[in-house]
Amino acid sequence: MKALRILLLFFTGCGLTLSLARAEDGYRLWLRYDPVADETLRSAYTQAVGRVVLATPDGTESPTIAAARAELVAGLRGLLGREVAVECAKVSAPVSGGDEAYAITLGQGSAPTVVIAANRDVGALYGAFALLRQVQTARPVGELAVSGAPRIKRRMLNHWDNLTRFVERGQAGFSLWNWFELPEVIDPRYTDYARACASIGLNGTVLTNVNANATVLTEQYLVKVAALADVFRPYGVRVYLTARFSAPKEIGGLPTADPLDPAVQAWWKTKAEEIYRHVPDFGGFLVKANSEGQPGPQDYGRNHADGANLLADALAPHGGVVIWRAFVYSHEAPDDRAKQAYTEFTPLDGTFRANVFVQVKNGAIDFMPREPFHPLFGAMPRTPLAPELQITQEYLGGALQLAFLAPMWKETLESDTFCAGAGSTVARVIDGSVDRLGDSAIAGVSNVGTDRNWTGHPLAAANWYAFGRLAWDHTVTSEAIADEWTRMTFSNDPTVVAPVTAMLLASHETVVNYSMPLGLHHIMAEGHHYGPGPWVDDAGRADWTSVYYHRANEDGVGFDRTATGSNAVGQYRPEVAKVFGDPKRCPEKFLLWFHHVPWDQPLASGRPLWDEIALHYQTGVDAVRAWEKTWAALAGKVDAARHAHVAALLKRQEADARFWRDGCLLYFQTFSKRPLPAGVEPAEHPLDHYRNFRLHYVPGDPAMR
Ligand code: BDP
Repeated sequence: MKALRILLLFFTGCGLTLSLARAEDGYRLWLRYDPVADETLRSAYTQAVGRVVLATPDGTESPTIAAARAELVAGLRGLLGREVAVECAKVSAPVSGGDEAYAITLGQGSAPTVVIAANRDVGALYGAFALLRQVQTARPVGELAVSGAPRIKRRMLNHWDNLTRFVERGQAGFSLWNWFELPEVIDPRYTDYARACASIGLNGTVLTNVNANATVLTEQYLVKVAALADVFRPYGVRVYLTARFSAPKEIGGLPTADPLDPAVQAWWKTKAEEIYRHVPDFGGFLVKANSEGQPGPQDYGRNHADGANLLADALAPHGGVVIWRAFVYSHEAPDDRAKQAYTEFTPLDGTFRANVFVQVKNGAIDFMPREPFHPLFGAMPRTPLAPELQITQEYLGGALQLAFLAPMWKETLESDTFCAGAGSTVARVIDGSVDRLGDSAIAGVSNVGTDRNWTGHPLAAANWYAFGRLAWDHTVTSEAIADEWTRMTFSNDPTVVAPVTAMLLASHETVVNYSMPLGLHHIMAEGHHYGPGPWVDDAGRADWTSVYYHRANEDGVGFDRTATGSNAVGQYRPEVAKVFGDPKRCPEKFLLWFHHVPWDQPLASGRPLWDEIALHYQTGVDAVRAWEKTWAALAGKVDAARHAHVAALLKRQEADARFWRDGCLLYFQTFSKRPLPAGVEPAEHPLDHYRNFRLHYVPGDPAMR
């Protein structure tokens, strides 16, 4: 009897370990490779994929081909339940689309060969992931034969990771890079990171924060950087670092970092040589200079081009690039912050070396939930511009709120700059179609960390995925991206795919509605940026306050950026300026970005502005409540662990949405002096409750670095 009980205990114990080991914890991201659920489809795939040949010009097995083979073998084993042979061969004809392109063809016969042809081994790797994706998303057999080529050359993640492993604006744990243990200890997770990046076509990673620490450029750290680069290399992911402009002083012992000083130039040249000895394919430097207190060339009376060219000259012999950020706004400048980057950078067009990019945030303020496109796009025809998008949700609810960002990024990418006539969209400016500058780049500020599921919110991995897919091909629709990701991450069951994609696709607009609707911006809490703070009026400098941006008074609300105000509209081409600059033509989503509008001004709906503002906040809250119901109905269709996690987060999001609505409406009501329109719920507490509320220790807040 006792023996039986022990035996039973033993088995229950095993069962527990087994189910724990199998629980969906999100670690596999979209690379899950579980058996194809539809039996008919599975046998059709099994028949179509007899063996796979990776065909490249030299036909040999490089580390990249080995990675592609390993992925295919493991992936097809999981999906089809059988071992598929993967071999190498010489490619018969070049594949169109360049170095990274691939073309998949299906063979005939009883055990047909699927050929993944490429001009370089990395193309075969991308092709391998594409083939797996088609199977994972249950495409018809004929659609396994896809081909692809990227539209943008450098597709990069920017990690805002400190050497302490604190991630600035990151809420998914610590930095993946375990600097203290490197280079000896190589966490297997580094490989999984590279796999995830390669699977969506990312080919570069900036390991360190733009608020840079020169220590990473010391020998002690370069060997660690090299160890990471060695892991990433087979996956086609090149390493870049942030360069602190004052490094020659801080780690080089020089008295100055003046870019025109020959000793400084020599120091960077030697430093670049040292870096390339460790990392022969090092990508280059990303630099934040003379911005928010970071050192830069202006400390020596020089300009941004002097600074960028100094580093560009050091990297050029090795093929490296400088990515110089345009996120600048002066401490002294009294001008509208939205105008400063344009004012400072446009005169420098044509003065940068050929291996310099200027990296421009999607909008002119700072990753707000919605911004009109940055006027620099299309205004520097002689300089390659790299858009900087933010994957981490600094102003969009961090890792606690659902906000699928593909629609937001598409909105920017599809905006027409008119710089070379109609159709000169931001996307065509940055992919080189408009100015044909040769090189092209795009960056996304990463949302990954050491959380088991990588991104904290289980649905936030969709943003990492979406960034990669858009960086590869900005013409892919948000709908297609949401559909793919949902199928790969959860299920091909249409009763899962439809509601989950609907939630994803509506989520960005929902967050805008309950936080900063109708063009309101920068009205979040100070410092950590989580939750509302329209009352912030003292933050060290005017353009860090909220009142600077919303300008609410008894007459109305909004920032007049027309000719009667700051004239930021004047930085756009006339075709754009006349739309943004005219309150009747300006899209309502940007209305208060460009105009100060009376509270009683009727909008398109016929309702006064005040009512529209209030209803937008309420619509946002209502949408989150509807998702809670939608998600609850997915119980049993989505694995229990991730289902419970998302359900809990949606509960939090609903509470946070109400907090935004109530705090903002009570505050703006002190100016509008109007009642809430019908349908808008009254706040639970008086204004002071919201105004005095303090959140402590918010992850990612630089105060915690
Ligand atoms: C802001 C962030 C800050 C970053 C800065 C930047 O609040 O943490 O350092 O942008 O991009 O959005 O440099």
